[in-house]
Amino acid sequence: MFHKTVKLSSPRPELTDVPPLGLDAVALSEDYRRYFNHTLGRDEFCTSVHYMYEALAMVVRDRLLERWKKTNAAYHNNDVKRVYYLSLEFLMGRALSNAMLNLGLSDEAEKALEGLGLVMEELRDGEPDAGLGNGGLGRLAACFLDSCATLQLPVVGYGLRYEYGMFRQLVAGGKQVEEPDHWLVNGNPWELERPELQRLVQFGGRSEHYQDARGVDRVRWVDSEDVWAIPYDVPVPGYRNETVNTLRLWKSSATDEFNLREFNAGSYTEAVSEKNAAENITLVLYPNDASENGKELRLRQQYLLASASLQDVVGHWVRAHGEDFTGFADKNGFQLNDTHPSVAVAELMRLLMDEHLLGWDAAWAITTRTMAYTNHTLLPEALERWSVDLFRHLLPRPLEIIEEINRRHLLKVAARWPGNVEMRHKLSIIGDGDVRMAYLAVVGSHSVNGVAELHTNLLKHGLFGDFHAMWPERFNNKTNGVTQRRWLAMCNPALSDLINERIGSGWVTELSELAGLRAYRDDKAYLARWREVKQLNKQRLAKLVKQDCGIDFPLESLFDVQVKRIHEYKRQLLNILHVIHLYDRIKRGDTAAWTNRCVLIGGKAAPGYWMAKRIIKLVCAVAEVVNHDLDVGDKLKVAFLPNYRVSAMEIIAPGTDLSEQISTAGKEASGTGNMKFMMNGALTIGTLDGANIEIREEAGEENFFLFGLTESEVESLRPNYDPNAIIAADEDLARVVGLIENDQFCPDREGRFQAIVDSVRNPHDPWMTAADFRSYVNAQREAANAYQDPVAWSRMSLINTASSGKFSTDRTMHEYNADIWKLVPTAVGKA
Ligand code: N85
Repeated sequence: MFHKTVKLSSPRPELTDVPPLGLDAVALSEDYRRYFNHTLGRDEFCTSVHYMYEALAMVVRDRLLERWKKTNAAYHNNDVKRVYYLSLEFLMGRALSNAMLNLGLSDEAEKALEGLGLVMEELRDGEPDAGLGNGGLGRLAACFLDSCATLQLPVVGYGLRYEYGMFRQLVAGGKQVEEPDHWLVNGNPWELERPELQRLVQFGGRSEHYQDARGVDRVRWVDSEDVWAIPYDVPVPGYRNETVNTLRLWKSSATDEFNLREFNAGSYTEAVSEKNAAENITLVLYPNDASENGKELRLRQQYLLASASLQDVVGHWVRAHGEDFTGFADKNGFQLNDTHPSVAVAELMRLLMDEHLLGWDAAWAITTRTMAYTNHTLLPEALERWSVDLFRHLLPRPLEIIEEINRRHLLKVAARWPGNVEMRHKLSIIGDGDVRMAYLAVVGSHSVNGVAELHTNLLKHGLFGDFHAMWPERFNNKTNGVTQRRWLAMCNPALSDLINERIGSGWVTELSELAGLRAYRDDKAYLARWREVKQLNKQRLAKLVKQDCGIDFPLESLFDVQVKRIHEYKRQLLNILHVIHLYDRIKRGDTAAWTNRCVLIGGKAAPGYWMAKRIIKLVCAVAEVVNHDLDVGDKLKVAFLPNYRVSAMEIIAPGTDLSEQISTAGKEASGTGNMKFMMNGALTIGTLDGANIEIREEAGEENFFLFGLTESEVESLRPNYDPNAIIAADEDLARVVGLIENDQFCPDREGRFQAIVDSVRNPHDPWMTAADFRSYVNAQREAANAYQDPVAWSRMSLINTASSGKFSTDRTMHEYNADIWKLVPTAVGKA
């Protein structure tokens, strides 16, 4: 791609100096009509929601662009330090409502649409989710961006512009079916292509050592196959503060040179297919949320992100400062979202040494001063390891640098543990033929953090125990959060209004102010309205369930919800065992003082994760039996919600009474769905895992349904775990297991769920489902009983919302900034 430029003798402000756009209904309506008629070329017969959404999106985008430029100017003029959040995933969801909320024009836009005979709700649904992430890790990145913009922190997100996001999940015949999510087919009004800023990324070839003109030993990467990375910028508005930060997403594209070579050799089709290979890099998001898969294409994605982003930052530096890197580390920081972008450690070294001629020590000082690493999981199957052979083949020069990083690292290990060969093997970045990316990230960073107190302690004393012994000062905790703008103000307007009535709206930017609600915990009239709002939100949720599952959820029941990725450690299986137990009680007539309950389970299984898919089948099979059994009636309803996603959670969290956070203790690093539910007044039934512990601390133990073994109990029981003895000794559990084993939920197919039963009966079951069954059932009974007292329940609900102040990403970002980044908040408009 080639961009012609013209010479400007001086800047031309008259080109860009335009009066500000109005935020009132009249201005919005006028612009809307112009976009709809002229830009999109539609007429009064057009009924497509897509074009109506798009016209409104363009109206809003113009307002964002004004502020975006001002923000960039403010950062530039103040020569601020910036932090770059490197992440393979940004699960942004929809942008329209969020942008309108943050710009403060939702009401005027609604008025404008009304005047045009349009309904905001319908237009909103015209926007596809930007599903560029798997789950918690990707959504966390999106919440971080919202909070940074709101706190006016100069933070840039760097990610990939996947053509296909997280797959769409259908349920057919009780099974998950994956469909590609071609979310860009109708265009994306929220992105701005910046081809003039494209970067060249190298793959393959070899590394060549040579002497430069001055006789200095240098290294260059030659014979590589190069790929363009083209940036697409997405605006990230702060809350009513004129700040608009940037999310920069890279799209891969073939280089012309490399096509031409093949073309001249006469192999036109080969040239075209190589072009495809280059363009394939950012084609699709890998849909694994808890296991690495070792595929070459994934490593290409990781390196493309790292290299293009670092070239962008370093290039920006050189334009302003030339080749003097003295101040670089004071003005730039990189936060690695898990190990996925951690090849950035080697890439920054390469750029500084090979391209900008720094020596090793100077380059290493800059690298370790700028890099910081966040770990999101302890699960061994999710820890990234790349085979050295694959690495060498694809990234010969970065591998060489990693080998040198490791050589120097092992000298330090030897100095710390003299004569201890075993320690050197254990702590080596390269071992068993693999590059261990987590070790590379720890060695190359000045900060390593976990995402909840328990998780960080387990990192310090488990996974990274020896590194912690070497560098205790590197380790710190940053408990996750969620943005209350999206997860309360935007998704739950009825509750927001009710809250504002008593304590004002300061909580939108200072979530701890929700504590003021506690004063109303015994105000009967207020609690009655709190219940009314919940009922209204349950109606919205029931409508979604009816639409997507065809099942009626009676509004007077306890809405019991578990939505998250399907994984054995999250124990959706424990949930369904409890559902089967309830069904068994109904069939036995054990229904005195019964609480009607609607159980909703939703989430995607990684396409290659057989057991997770089998669990979905079991949920659907149980639902089928329970929902059609005339003995059950309204006592129990079960539904599996297909295609769980950000925009679905915006309806689910407000309508939930009971939030299921039931992972095996020690396995869920933090959880963030737990926080969204709490904020919206759901009570939690949960284990002492991840941030649940901190949620319970904040809400008070009397407002949380606790069950299950602790992390240390889990680990001490493990060697002697005997699930079959537990089942034999627990009549209820024995009956539940018996019902599954006797094909009660699959009369047509004998033994369909035997593998599930086997996993529960297995003494090596890592998730120890049987161990927690009894205490889970007891906690569920407590919850059911508590629900019978509506006043007491709504009091607990209010206390949960009131206690959720800690779980704002505003607080999380504040802590990252105070402890790691040290950025100066910069208001827009400041010269
Ligand atoms: N982790 C998470 O969402 N992880 C991924 O999405 C992910 C892992 C992975 C491995 C969650 C290979 C390739 C792609 C991948 C934790 O489970 C939550 O406990 N994607 C935590 O709350 C959340 O990260 C945010 O910290």
